[in-house]
Amino acid sequence: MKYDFAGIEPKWQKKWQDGKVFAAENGSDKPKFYGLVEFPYPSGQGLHVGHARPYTAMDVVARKKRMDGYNVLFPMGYDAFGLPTENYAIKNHIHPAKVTHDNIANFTRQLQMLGYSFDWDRVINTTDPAYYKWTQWIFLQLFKKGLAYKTTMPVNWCTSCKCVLANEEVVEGVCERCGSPVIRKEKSQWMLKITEYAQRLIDDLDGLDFIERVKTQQKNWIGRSTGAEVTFKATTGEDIVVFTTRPDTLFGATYMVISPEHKYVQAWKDKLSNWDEVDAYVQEAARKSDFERTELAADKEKTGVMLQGVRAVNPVNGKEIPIFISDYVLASYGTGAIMAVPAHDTRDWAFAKKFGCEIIEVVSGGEDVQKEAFTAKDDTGIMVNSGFLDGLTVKEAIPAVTKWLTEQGIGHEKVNYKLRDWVFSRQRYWGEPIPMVWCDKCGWQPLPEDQLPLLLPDVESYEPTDDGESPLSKMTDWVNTTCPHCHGPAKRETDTMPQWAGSSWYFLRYMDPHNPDALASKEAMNYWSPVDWYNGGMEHTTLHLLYSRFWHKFLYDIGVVPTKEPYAKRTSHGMILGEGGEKMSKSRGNVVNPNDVVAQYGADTMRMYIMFIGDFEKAAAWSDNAVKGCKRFLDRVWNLSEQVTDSLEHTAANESALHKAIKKVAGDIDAMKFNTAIATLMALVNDFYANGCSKADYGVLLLLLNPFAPHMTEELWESMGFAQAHGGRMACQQSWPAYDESKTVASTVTMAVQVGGKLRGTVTVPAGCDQDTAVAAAKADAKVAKFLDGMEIVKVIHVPGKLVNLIVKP
Ligand code: ANZ
Ligand code: ZN
Repeated sequence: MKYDFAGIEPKWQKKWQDGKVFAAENGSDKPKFYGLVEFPYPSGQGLHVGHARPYTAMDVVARKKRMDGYNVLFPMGYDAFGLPTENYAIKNHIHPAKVTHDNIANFTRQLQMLGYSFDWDRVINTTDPAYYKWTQWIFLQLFKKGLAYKTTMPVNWCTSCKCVLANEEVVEGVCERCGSPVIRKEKSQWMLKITEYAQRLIDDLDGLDFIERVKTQQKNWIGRSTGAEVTFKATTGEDIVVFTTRPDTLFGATYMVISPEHKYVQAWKDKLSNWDEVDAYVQEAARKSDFERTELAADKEKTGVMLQGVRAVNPVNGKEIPIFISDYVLASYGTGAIMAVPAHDTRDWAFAKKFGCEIIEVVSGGEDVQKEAFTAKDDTGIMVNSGFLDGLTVKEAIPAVTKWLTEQGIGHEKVNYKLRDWVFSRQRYWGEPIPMVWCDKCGWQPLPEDQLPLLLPDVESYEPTDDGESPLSKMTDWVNTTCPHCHGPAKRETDTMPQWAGSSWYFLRYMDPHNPDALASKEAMNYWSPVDWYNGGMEHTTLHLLYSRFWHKFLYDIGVVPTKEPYAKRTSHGMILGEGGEKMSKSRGNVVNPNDVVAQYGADTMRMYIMFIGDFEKAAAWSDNAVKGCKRFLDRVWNLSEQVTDSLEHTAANESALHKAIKKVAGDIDAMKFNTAIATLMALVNDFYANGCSKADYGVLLLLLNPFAPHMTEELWESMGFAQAHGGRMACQQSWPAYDESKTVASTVTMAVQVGGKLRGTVTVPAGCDQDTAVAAAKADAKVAKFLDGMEIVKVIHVPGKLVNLIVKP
């Protein structure tokens, strides 16, 4: 019989579905395993191979965990609010809800086609009011605890999406989504105080099993730096506070720079003789994003204007120093003002050279600071020209000067974070309505919880308005409401939540997806929390992963969830590239569609290949030839079934290979080394062809292969009578085969034999044998014997299991 994947695969998919074979059980006494993958955005393109890699991987893990006896929760859902659907809806005049519905239907079909063992009764959809009711509920709790606030601030504005973007959504100065330029604009926005959790988001990484690069990226994004705030007096009387990580260099601060947005710039208007020049520079800076002002300008000439009429006094030596405005100092970091130390900071040095500022060395040990800045910060630099700090190392000088500043009342130690609060409103239609009401008398009022969900109303047009207001603002019937507090006339918030809202807590809903009274029951969360293993893309490390950890910590603080952290373990997969190693893209014409691969070779081949393609954590290039190789392997497994003997004993010659394979495949799956697990199975099949294969041997092979190629192995498990022999239970319902450790060790080893340090032959000896046995075997070898003829062995060097070296003399 031929391997008819097209007939086999739908048959088993139906059996799994109808029998609810992969349903996770709430309240079971079995140990639990919660394996999570990032739910897809149901775009019109459908599932791509970039989804198939992580989904197949966690499916293999989930199937293996079931065979290990776990009650497994492996859920799937749809993160369906957001711009691509809305833009498609606008273009094609279809309601975004309809677009979403159709796209979800397509995704579901594709996910089922690939044979994933999701619990299909737990599917969630973030645009379902029964779901977003709880997204809104969490927002209200954040508001009630003072962690959601509305403020006017300069925001990133995408000129094409006509929408505010979070810092995380601006990549290299352009919109992450559409690539259009991002400008700065003043807007009133809802913000979430993620900064309040900055330190905990760093500290609690310690207890987590996250891959190192994820931890590092999160820490860098949060960007903690320790230093000091120091107060400089302006000659006009104001205190100018700076943040510095190098208070030790205070004696070298020869000028100051404040950001063009600094409040004193406007306050000093009448005191500045060059106001026109200052004002022009302020306007110019306002047009640039922070990215343009820092990263893009890093190698460019510094710009700025010296303030004429105000100077500052360096508090350590009483020297008057000039004050500049320059766009390399950002308003949004630290205090928006710096003390410039050109001798030891490269940006300050470049600025000083251009504007002719004094450069004073205060840390010795580097090159001539008139030629380049010396930035060493360690214990080798020694303080000079620094009064009471002279002779100290940098390491000693930092606490010494901080202590002095504190005693003088002009400074103190300070920790700063790069992390900013999360801009949480979008002027778009297809998102969760923010459940807030504005009353002229009472200010912002939360919608009473019993009015949730606040439904997204149907609008005529989803087009964003030119003034940047949400399309909801045109729906006066919906907008006008009464104040929940004074019952007077009031207006609803018309902004919606950002795409990241629904995914910030979705893993909780899977635990109890149909609960009408809570986001999930306490019992369900106590049983399933935390997620045991979460695999997802590196691109989500600083966005989704940080946001969801923040929400989870908040929910923990208000007693809703039982654990501080949502995910015990986080891994990340590499990208799948096109043939030739380039990124898959429509324009390159190298996009692989899973539908085509499945139609031609079957889902099992697709799964095998995507797991065999290379190291899971690394990028890997698609190869049609290698897909064919995987198909040939499955054909070989299939054809082997016709040569299997009836014996229920293991074939003696296969025994050690079998035990080793059971151990190796299990360990490799747990370690996400799927490619080497498959290589082991391929070698095992070769052994079976070479040594013969009993029914017992073949049954083990089917179980080991089942997580990777579930359809074919179920078919063979059934047709060869294994299912019948096991009470009608499927392969996926069996226990992972046991192995005997003693049988996994090789019984013999091959050792190198040297005579006088030169390789003269090899011998095969029993594993673990002693020196005498090894020497005897060496002497008995004809090739070696030639070199021993007429010689006396004076010394033996024996490296057990590897080498015998016979030192001889005539
Ligand atoms: C004096 C100094 C001397 C500095 C020196 C550095 C080296 P991180 O590590 O990123 O926190 N700085 C402070 N606020 C700034 C702002 N709003 N815009 C641009 N730069 C700012 O960097 C802190 C350092 O960056 C601070 O320490 C300050 O320059 C600068 F040899 O102060 B330093
Ligand atoms: Zn009111």
